[in-house]
Amino acid sequence: MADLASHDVPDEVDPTDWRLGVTGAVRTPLELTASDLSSFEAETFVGDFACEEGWVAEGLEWRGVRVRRLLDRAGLADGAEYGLVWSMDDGYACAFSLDRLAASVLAVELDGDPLGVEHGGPARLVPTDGGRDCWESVKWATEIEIREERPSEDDTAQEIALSRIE
Ligand SMILES: Nc1nc2c(c(=O)[nH]1)N[C@H]1C(S)=C(S)[C@@H](COP(=O)(O)O)O[C@H]1N2
Ligand SMILES: [Mo]
Repeated sequence: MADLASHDVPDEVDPTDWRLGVTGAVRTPLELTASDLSSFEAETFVGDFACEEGWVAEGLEWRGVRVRRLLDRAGLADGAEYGLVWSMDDGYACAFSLDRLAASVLAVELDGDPLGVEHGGPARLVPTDGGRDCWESVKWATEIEIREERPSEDDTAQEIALSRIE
């Protein structure tokens, strides 16, 4: 099995007192601690991860909470269509259609161990449909913001990620 790459952890990433917000176009905004999150049913899925840089990590086993469960708890407002996933990595945010976001897993374990901060812990948003852009796998996720309109200028993930690997 090939491993994930080791990228630097930005200074602003601090896993202490981590919370996950579920905000925006929802009926009841949530602010979940790691222990709140562990009360949701967890799921495991195995997938390969490929980066634009040209490397592939095969057979990664992610475990965490399917985002659909969090959205069910918060309740979607009428008109909710998109999600923007924010990271504690300053300004890093990635936009998703609601369907793709709901099918993604908020991973807190990798290959049977708690997800380390070097790979996005406490929680990393991992799309389950694989094979898409590597920057959509959002390390150090802190907020899932639901929107009615498609986020455009806030969707910074590609620009920030590519500026780091080139
Ligand atoms: N918050 C955040 N998430 C991110 C990135 C980043 O710079 N910041 N880089 C992306 C890119 S380009 C890749 S290839 C993977 C790298 O994951 P790894 O550090 O676990 O190998 O994280 C993705 N998620
Ligand atoms: Mo990447």
